[in-house]
Amino acid sequence: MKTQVAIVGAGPAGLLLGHLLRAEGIDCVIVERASADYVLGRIRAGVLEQITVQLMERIGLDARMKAEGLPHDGFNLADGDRLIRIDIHALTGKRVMVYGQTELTRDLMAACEERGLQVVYDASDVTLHDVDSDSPSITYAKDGASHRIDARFICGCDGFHGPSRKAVPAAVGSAFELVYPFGWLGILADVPPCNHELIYANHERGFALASMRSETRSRYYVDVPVTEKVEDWPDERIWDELATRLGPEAAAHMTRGPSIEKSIAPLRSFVFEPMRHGSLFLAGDSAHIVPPTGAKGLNLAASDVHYLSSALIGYFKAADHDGIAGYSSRALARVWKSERFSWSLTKLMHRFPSDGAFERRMQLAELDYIAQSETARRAIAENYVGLPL
Ligand code: RFL
Ligand code: PHB
Repeated sequence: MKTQVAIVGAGPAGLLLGHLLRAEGIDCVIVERASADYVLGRIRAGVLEQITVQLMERIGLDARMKAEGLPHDGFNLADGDRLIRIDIHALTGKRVMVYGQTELTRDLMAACEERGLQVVYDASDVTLHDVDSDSPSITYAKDGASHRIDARFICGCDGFHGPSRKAVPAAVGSAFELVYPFGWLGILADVPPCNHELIYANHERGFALASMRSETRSRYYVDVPVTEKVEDWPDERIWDELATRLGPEAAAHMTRGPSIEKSIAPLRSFVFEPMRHGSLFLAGDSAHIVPPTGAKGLNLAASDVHYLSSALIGYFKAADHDGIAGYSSRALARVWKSERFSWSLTKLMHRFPSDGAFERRMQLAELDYIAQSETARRAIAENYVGLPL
């Protein structure tokens, strides 16, 4: 098979990119290792920046998000006693949209057929070839047969563990990484949220987040040591811990219920440079990971896709090579700022095993400063809603 752009991975980055290219009449094929159901079964992001919402608008797939998503004007930090509200709308004029990654992915998947976006699911042994030439290709196996796609470009949207980043020769790439000593234990339950806005809490006992998917479905997290197993956390233990860490106000409004999903996600900060090598581009989690504290992962994937789609559209429609040449540095400039925000909010809101009494007082002093200073709240709000493209 021959195409203009071969995309590896049908997560949000790959699907968004595919739709943006198809909308301009550019040929592309997505090759995905997993099944569509498996991709939809992963419970991940919940908060969308305006730029992500705008990309969905641009491809005309925003109707359900507008009808069912929850626009939020603010969120809260908690220090064990009180809620510190960050009024993002008053401080920045912008809002975020609470709409699950699962739903966004479902909307993107549902439109593939009618838009002529071909996705090959259940592809195994996906391998990239000749990425430093002008005629790269992908091979994969499906239903016992081998297949090959020849393309002008390959876009690696295959997440942190995919093969694309590994196709960049070690001599030309640099990886920057920080692994945190805790993970987030998440629980999804069909109960109303305890608060109409998100609460990120730093309590003596550790971190907790109260989030939601709808008025009737809640998503909560607590941080746990990386050695912990989901089996050690029956639902009641999680609800008890949430009630303590989120503080009395939230606990009083918390409805408990059986979990419909429960998992532990490790926390990592990671950046790979450059995000282009020859005819291969990296976008989303294949190039960078942020700890989920700033709600930035999916949104960064969307901003990469914004830059990459305009570079590819410029190349194919106007023979403009500048966008292609500048993609990596444009994307990385925004990536590093989101990395900084996610890392600093993670440090502010979590108890690290190496922290002593002094570090704890520093966290409390910073939270108190944020509570008192509109300037501090504005800086947080500006990052949370998403820095300009
Ligand atoms: P994905 O979603 O990992 O998709 C990559 C796709 O590539 C496929 N793949 C392969 N395909 C072919 N061949 C191979 N060999 C392949 N190997 C892998 C995979 O099957 C998959 O379908 O990456 P993408 O598209 O870059 O999207 C990134 C986002 O998924 C991620 O950044 C966010 O989920 C991060 N994240 C959050 N981001 C936000 O913006 N806001 C949030 O509120 C937020 N909360 C979260 C999060 C991530 C979490 N976890 C579990 C890591 C909360 C959590 C708990
Ligand atoms: C979520 O709802 O899953 C969520 C919300 C905010 C975050 C991370 C995850 O920062």
